[in-house]
Amino acid sequence: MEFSFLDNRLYNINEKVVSGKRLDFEDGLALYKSNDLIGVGRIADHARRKRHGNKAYYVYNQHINYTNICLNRCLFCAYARDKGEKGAFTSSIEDVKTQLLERIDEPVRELHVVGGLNPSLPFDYYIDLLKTIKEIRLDATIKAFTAVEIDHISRIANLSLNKTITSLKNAGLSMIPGGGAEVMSNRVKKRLFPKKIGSKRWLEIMERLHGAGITSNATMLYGHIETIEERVDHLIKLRNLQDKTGGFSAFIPLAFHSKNTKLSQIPATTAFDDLKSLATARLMLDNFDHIKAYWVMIGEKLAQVALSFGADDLDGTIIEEKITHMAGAKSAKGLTSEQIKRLISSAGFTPVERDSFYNPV
Ligand code: V47
Ligand code: SF4
Repeated sequence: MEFSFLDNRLYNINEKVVSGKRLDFEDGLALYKSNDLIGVGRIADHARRKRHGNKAYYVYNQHINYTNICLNRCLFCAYARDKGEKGAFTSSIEDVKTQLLERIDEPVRELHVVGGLNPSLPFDYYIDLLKTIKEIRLDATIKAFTAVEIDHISRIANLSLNKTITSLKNAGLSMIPGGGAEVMSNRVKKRLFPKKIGSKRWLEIMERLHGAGITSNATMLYGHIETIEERVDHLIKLRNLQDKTGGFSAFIPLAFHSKNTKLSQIPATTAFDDLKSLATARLMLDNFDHIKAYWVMIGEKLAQVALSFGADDLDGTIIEEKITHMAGAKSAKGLTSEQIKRLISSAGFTPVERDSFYNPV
């Protein structure tokens, strides 16, 4: 592969990628710092095509947000409320049933279920929630509860982590979404999410889940107060755990949206940074199969371009997204599968509808 790069540092990185050598911390910094976006993208595209050729994946999914009452109140979150505060909600099991039945004629294959840390919900609620979803959507996969919620549920249940995981698994849980790690830095945690579990616990929970046969995704919230060094460190921590367990399925960079948050002075991420974050993730996370361009956060148009910058997955139809839209996202709240297929094929890729485990359907 003969590329000419504008940034000389990329020659060495390209060489390593082509010969299958692992990139190090300094390489990660160089990728983030490079202004040769096209150069970074070409290297990432090479790595992406080596794994997935021309395929680009999406899933027919539905989001269920069961409560926004949350004890943590992270500074970057526009979704959470205190109990009794205007706009606070908690869905009863009946409410969730109604939401599912409203879409029962659609071929939903994955339910993405997340919520706040609501101290009023008993352990049985989580079990009933999973069982009810499974009853109504027997053939769909339940991807539910971030590691932060798993930690909370085990406290509410007064059960060990292992017993909590087993009970949730027996009730229908198959996969865990990637949220909650934010940026694995104590400095950022102290300032933005002091009440949330730290990186050590997040990684421990992921390791246990993987050990129990539950796969998960991983995310990184970027574009707030984090440094480039903290981003690269985050990626390396994920890569190290993946070496150990192999349980991560996809990595998803999450672009920070500041509207209606305590950090509303922070401007939106740029397209340049969004694409570089995806491409750098593809190159640093050499042991992750999938890099997801989450169209909700970066917009449908940029997500389409992202397919040529290392991403191989666009997430899915979603149907109704709340967390990012409450923080000012301008993207659609959901897409039809026709719309997603068009985004993929008009970018020159072959759309592949998948299930939660990337089996084509
Ligand atoms: O952990 C919260 C983030 C995450 C904001 O696994 C925000 O397939 C941007 O994890 N601006 C939850 N981001 C979402 C999540 C996710 C999303 C899509 C797919 C998958 C997957 C997982 O959302 C939280 C936090 O990092 N978040 N507030 C905000 N204002
Ligand atoms: Fe709660 Fe999650 Fe929002 Fe933090 S990001 S306040 S844990 S809902």
